[in-house]
Amino acid sequence: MFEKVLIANRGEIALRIHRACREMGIQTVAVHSTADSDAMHVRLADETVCIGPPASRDSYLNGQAILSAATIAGVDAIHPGVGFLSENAAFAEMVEEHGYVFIGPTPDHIRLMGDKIAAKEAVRELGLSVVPGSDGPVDNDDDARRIAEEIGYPVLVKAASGGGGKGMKVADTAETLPAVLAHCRGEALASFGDDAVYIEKFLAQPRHIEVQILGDGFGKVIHFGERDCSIQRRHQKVIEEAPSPALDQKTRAAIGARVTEAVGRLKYRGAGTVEFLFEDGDFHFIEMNTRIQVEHPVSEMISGVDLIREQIRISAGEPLLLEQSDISLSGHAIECRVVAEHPETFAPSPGRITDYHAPGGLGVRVDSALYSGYTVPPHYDSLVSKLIVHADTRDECVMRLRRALDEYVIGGIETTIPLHQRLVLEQDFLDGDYDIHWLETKLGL
Ligand code: MV4
Repeated sequence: MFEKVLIANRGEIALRIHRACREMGIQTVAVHSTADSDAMHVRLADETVCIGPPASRDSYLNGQAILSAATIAGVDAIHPGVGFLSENAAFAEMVEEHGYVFIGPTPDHIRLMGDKIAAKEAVRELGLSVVPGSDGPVDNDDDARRIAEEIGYPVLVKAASGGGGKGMKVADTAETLPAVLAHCRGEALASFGDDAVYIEKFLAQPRHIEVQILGDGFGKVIHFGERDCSIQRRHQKVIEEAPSPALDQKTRAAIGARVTEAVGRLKYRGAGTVEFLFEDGDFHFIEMNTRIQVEHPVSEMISGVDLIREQIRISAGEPLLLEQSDISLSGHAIECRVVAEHPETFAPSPGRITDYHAPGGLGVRVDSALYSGYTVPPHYDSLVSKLIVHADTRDECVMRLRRALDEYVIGGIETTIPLHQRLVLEQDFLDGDYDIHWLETKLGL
């Protein structure tokens, strides 16, 4: 096992990784920007290295600086966390070339899944169903029109290097298709330096359902059921839950088996998430994320498995001892992403935390790097806390969530706690009756 791990991240996820390391007897090295000298991830780590000025591109995205820190501290491995360099194949390669272990998948698997067209093609060949559309990039208006005619309008034009909604637009008719193609190409080139686009059948009201997996790199893959992440706004997830209220046990087992079979054939190593759009009882693969995700705690709560610990163990070359039959999912878990934004206008609200009291009690988990007196810097993602609750049933889980939200005090800045308090009273939420457009359309947010 590793003796020392560098955590190339900040905030709650850096704490989460530190906690797993501590419980495994692994020393931790925190890296931080000059804006994060007083951050909790820096306070808790065994060693710290300042890697640059506040801007992410000069610090948390600076691979060279992070590798220098790894050398200074003499670590065995680097955990990239989420965001930042976590899905950067070139960084993963650099880490390995310098003789450190990258706690994540192989650079080849990161690269494959980063190319949305190649990823779709690969998983289709591995036996997962994908959204009907062009098999590959579309180069000209004539091909586009022929494919759109085949699958039927409306169609969605997507950037090959996209994800997160950038470079994506609906064409309702053949008349608008050329303009939509041109628009997406332009946006894709500007955002990703790559103007390749592809076409899919537009699914009007799907749910976003994703399957959590762990692979050993030798073909063994186990899954931890699914998370429903449909409650989102502008491609930012707001609430996630496991299991999905839309699936029954048979459907869950079936999609889990299909995913583990497919990803196993890839010989995937590490933690991963396979994302689907779920509509009218059918799953359509959209993307695979080759990292641990922000919302992993809901899967941990229903499975009882420490996913970060398993991720580290796999990277250290230890065999994956868990079998699928060891994974029993019990109860229900819901996560609220609390962000430092105004609960109605969503205006950013960084600043000094004057009061802090986190909820507790049975089935309540708070993953946060906040403390009283801490100043939330303006330079990074606005996520400041994840409130995760677990209970035997979904109804009990919602009651517990309401109770925990009512206890939570974060003073001095605006947060979205009041928004969450409102959402957990909505009848549609109580009924589990929502899709990816619910928050924006039905609640007008
Ligand atoms: C779609 C879709 C409808 N039909 N694909 C948005 C980001 C990217 N990861 C995939 N996305 C979508 N792809 C087809 N064929 C609707 C979305 C989408 C979405 C997906 C998941 C979660 C939130 C979303 C919000 C808007 C659109």
